[in-house]
Amino acid sequence: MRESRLILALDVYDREKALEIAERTADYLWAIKVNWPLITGSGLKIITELKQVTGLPIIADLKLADIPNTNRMIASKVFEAGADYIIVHGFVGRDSVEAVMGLGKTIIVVEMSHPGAKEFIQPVVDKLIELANELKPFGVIAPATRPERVSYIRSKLQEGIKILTPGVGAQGGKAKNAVKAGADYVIVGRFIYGSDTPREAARGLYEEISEVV
Ligand code: O7E
Repeated sequence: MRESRLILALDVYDREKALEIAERTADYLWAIKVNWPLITGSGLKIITELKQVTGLPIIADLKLADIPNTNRMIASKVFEAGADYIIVHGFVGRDSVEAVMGLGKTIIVVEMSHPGAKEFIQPVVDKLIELANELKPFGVIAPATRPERVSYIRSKLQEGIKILTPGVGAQGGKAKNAVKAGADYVIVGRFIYGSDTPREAARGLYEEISEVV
């Protein structure tokens, strides 16, 4: 089986539900992304449990956007809990991002998938890409809802920096279009965890992505 490029956005509150969906879908995933809904619902220890149950990398999507000291304090607890990657906002500036990068593998948001991203983030995308090229994080976030923006970001981003794209399914994006545009990984939440058959939903996406890579 080809290595998966699918990341499950496990945005549920409940611990049992999260563990059950993770176990059912793990065969088709590269990693699991944990965001505030799950951390506020189940506590930080869910990161450790998900790793134990699935053996998959865990991405802590806290979208950190604070001063360097606060970013560092939060990130150190998250890595201590077993997270393999952490997501930070780039717009707060280089020092805040560097504070996190010193602690572990980091993913920087350069453009978001929702309509509001056009207001403030899209106009500064070139500067955020420049920051990523200088700091060389593991990856950046780009919108699967706008494949043309993924292509643009890929064209400006240094080789080796991965592109992770949310916005597939519930937000209207298509996995194969995002990958064709240059995404390395596709992040999907509701389409999988909201399905009556999450394993089948994950398998379908895994297959769709495999057809184009
Ligand atoms: O729409 P869904 O249900 O497939 O979920 C998408 C997930 O990706 C959800 O956790 C959301 O918070 C996240 N996300 C976006 O939808 N858009 C973005 O621009 C960025 C993210 C994200 O993962 O951020 C990482 C910084």
